[in-house]
Parts: sequence; structure tokens; C-alpha cells
Amino acid sequence: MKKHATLISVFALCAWSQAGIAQSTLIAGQVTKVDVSAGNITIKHGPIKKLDMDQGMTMVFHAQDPEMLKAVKAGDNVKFDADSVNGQLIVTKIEKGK
Ligand SMILES: [Cu+2]
Repeated sequence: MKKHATLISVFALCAWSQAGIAQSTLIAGQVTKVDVSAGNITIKHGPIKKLDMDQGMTMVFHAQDPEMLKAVKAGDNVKFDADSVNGQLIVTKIEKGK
């Protein structure tokens, strides 16, 4: 009985954290250019508060892993996450939106 209760609470915690990530950290944007060989992607995006971008803009990001750029192409609407690493903006996650 005790073991069962522990399993349920671990599962609930996991589901909660995944929902939090999906809602709060992904940024909506549109891909305008992909350069897989250089590992760069140009994205037109809205405000990104955590990166001090108060307005939308079109800019180049470096991909954390160039392989992930193969899943998207110019014109795609995407949801992505980005971080500033040593002054360079890195896309850490990208997925196709609708
Ligand atoms: Cu920007």
C-alpha cells in the first residue's frame, strides 16, 4: 500500500513538470532560413523576455545540435527554446508548430 502511494506521487510530479515546460518556455516563431552546414537558423520571433528581447525580430541563432535543423525548413512555424551561452544565442530545442 505504501509503495503504491509513492508511485502515484512520482508520476504526478513528472506530469506537472512537463506541462510547465510546454507552456512557459517555448517561443513561437517562423523559420526564414536554415543553414545546416553552418549550424545556423534564422527565426522571426516574438518577444523573449528571458533574453531581454522586448520586441519581435528576425535573427540568427546557432543550433545546439545541427542535426535538429534537419527537421525544419524555411517557412515553417515553430516553437523553440533559446539560451544565451557566452554571448551567443543558442537554440536548445525546436519543434514544428501548427
Ligand atoms: Cu531576437
